[in-house]
Amino acid sequence: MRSETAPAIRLEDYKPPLYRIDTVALNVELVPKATRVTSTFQVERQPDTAAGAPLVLDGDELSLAGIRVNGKTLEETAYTATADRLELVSPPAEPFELTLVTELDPDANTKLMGLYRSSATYCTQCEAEGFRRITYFLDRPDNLSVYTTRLEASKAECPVLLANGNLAEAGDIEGTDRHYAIWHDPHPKPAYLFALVAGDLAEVPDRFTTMSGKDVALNIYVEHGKEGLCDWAMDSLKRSMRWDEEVFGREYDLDVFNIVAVSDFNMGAMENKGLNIFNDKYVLADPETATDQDYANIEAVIAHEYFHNWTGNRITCRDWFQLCLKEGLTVFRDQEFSSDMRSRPAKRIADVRLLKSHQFPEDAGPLAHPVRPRAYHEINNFYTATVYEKGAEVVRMLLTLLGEEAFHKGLDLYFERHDGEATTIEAFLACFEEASSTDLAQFSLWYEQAGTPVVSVETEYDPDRKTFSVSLSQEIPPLAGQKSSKPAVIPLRFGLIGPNGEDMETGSVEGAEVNGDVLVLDRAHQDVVFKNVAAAPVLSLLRGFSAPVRLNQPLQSKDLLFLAAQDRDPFNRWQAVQTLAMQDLVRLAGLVRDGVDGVPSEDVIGVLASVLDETQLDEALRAQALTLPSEADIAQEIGKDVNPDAIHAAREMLRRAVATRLGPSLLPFISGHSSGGSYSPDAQAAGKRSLANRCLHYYAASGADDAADLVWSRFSSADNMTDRLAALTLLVQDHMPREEEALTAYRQRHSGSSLAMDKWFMTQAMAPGDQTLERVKALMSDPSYDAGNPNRVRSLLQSFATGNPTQFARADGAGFELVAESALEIDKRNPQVASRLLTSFRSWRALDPQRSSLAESALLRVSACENLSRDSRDIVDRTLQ
Ligand code: B3K
Ligand code: ZN
Repeated sequence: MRSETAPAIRLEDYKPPLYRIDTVALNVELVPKATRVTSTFQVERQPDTAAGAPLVLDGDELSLAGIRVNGKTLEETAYTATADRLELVSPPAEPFELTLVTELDPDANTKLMGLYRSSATYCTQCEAEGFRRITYFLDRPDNLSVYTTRLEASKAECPVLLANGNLAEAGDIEGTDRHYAIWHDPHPKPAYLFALVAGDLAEVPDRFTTMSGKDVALNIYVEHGKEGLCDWAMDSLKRSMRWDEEVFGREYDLDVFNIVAVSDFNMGAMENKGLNIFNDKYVLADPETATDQDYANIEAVIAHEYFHNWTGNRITCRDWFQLCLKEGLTVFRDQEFSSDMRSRPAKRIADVRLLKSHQFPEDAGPLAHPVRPRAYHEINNFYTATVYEKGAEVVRMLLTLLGEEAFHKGLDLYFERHDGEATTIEAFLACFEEASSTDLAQFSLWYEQAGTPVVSVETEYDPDRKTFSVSLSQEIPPLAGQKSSKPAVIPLRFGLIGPNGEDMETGSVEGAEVNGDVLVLDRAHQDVVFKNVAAAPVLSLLRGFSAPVRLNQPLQSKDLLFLAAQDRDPFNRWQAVQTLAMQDLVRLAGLVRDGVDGVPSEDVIGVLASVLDETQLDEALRAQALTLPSEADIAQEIGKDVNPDAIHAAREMLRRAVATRLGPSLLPFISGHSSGGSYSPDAQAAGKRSLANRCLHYYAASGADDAADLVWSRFSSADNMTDRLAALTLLVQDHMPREEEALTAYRQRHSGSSLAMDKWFMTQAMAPGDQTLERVKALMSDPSYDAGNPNRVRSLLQSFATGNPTQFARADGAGFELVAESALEIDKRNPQVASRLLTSFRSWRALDPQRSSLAESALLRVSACENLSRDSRDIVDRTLQ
């Protein structure tokens, strides 16, 4: 029997709370299986609420052990308490004090929401609705309270006691082996930002002086022995704090900023006020265990959580529908930070790659939703690429449309006007409207309409009249559940490139608003005419990926080759190379599928091969240009009847052709860029390594006699994880002769580091070839595998499901089966991890009929399961819709 689906929560049903809780005092007596939480709330009826109206508080798997109103125990008839709800039938009309006692077993909490233990450390995760697993509460983001938290625990087991805010008091409890600490957070906050940590942790201290001269204590807490792995995270934190002052004028506001790294965590990190809790993957790094990508991720995630202090914490969301208000804006801010710290074009390309590979398929499939969703069953399923990444693109478009000055004026107004509030997208946009005197009503459609707009372009040059006509149209392909769409406001950054490769000056423009190099498309169809255009130009459109749209611009190969070589916009140069490669890959995949022989295009081989000589582009950009579209990207482009085996074969064919063309010319790039024993994680050094490893990737496919030896020697002599993992990946994913030996050597070297071991699992899960399925099954029983640890599950199963298209979508259905069965097992323990894994089925309808019917059967088996969590039920139901 199937579990019932509860009705959806809807944006249009939003109502302010009937009561407010302004002050929260918690006394948490930490004991492994019997933690006692005494919560004291100051409750106030709201002016519009009738006296005596019931007070309803949220709970989740709670048991109530005591209830007092104004100090007096409440009669049993005056309330009803279930695991998920506490109702005071007729609370006092005047402000009153409510005291609740709840008893928790943190050891039994495998959902990792609320209070749980990671290794021996007590920690919490409350976003989105975890606080209700600690005590009954108005667990909604528009109830802001000032928190005082008293923690009490065994001194020996938990020498470190942390909560939000500043430390007010600490001491021993006489006559016992226990001690306590009281933390006070003066900034009113929603319950989702509450946090506590208690454990035996090492402290890595530092300090920061803010722009107004305030001294802030910074601490990173990690397991003992890992203190030496925090330097990069601390450095990133200090740079983030300075940057937010310089670029956004935002200063930190408490005496202390604490970060705690734990190894069992459902996502990347959490921005709890003054006490950020992190998945240790985004804190710990040294050259031996972390790749360049890990270093870049740590920098970005540390910054992201820190930036939330203003965009999310000081100004929070009125309800969960407004999630992009904090997430989209904060992703935009962390992207800008990384761009300033690293190469801006390389960062932009990486971000767009991520958007296209994660958000575009989401927006085109059954899980599509607007940046601001209108309904949900389980809010945890809406922490998506659409809310985060497309949400960030919408903020970026505001900047592009309004210009730096007005954009910052609008944001300053937002910070000033809404500080201390729980607010909405409408309030956010109103600040920009006011600051720029622009009407953003049409722009706001970006928050309302799901789906990726397709912008189609046709051009014509008239040599007699010296005009260049551009006919533009936009459309969102029809999506289930969405009525026809309205035209959006699409900023298109552009250039008209003349025959000499320079951007041309033109005369006036008719048919569209043009500001500098930005043309605004805001109707379904627009004919734009550029006057006084001296010669036939090539239109470079959507420079810097100025809007999250698909561009349908039928450029001829010669124009794409011209753009790949000449465009002064590095993004569009990269895009031109990608487009050329993509067109050829789609053609080749079709031939392979139909059993017809095909060879890669000489032009495409040539353009890829010539990237190496483009010495005016930095190494990171050259490495990106040499990275072929992923198999998933190609599948997306093909769109229907997808055969992953044909795609894989086509991609390998092009890789081999480029490799053969380049041959020994790759060698200097490989050997010339080793770190020589002095590793530095900076962008330039990382760029050199990424080009070296990209070249190695081609050399391995070049057919050279010494290729296998070279890869092995890079593996065995690497002095940093970036190079070692790149070589291991080739050995394993190309099934090279010493694959097994390499895996054993890696394991021996890194068995003490779970983060390094995650990479070992991931590399094997992503290997093409029929044998991978059995290997993944065997790895699930490996002593180093831990089905309760989210990082481990993601490294093995999520990597298999999302990073190994040929094996996940095997023609015998065994890949779908494995993922579905595993998700069912995981769901019993940790619904969030299970539902995330199930999203890997989202593009099932695009597969060929045999594969899609096998995927559907696997999904139906999951759906038929009794007691499926709300998280997984929601994903499966929507995916099958
Ligand atoms: N705000 C958290 C994510 C919470 C996810 C809840 N399921 C991390 C972040 O975006 O910064
Ligand atoms: Zn965030």
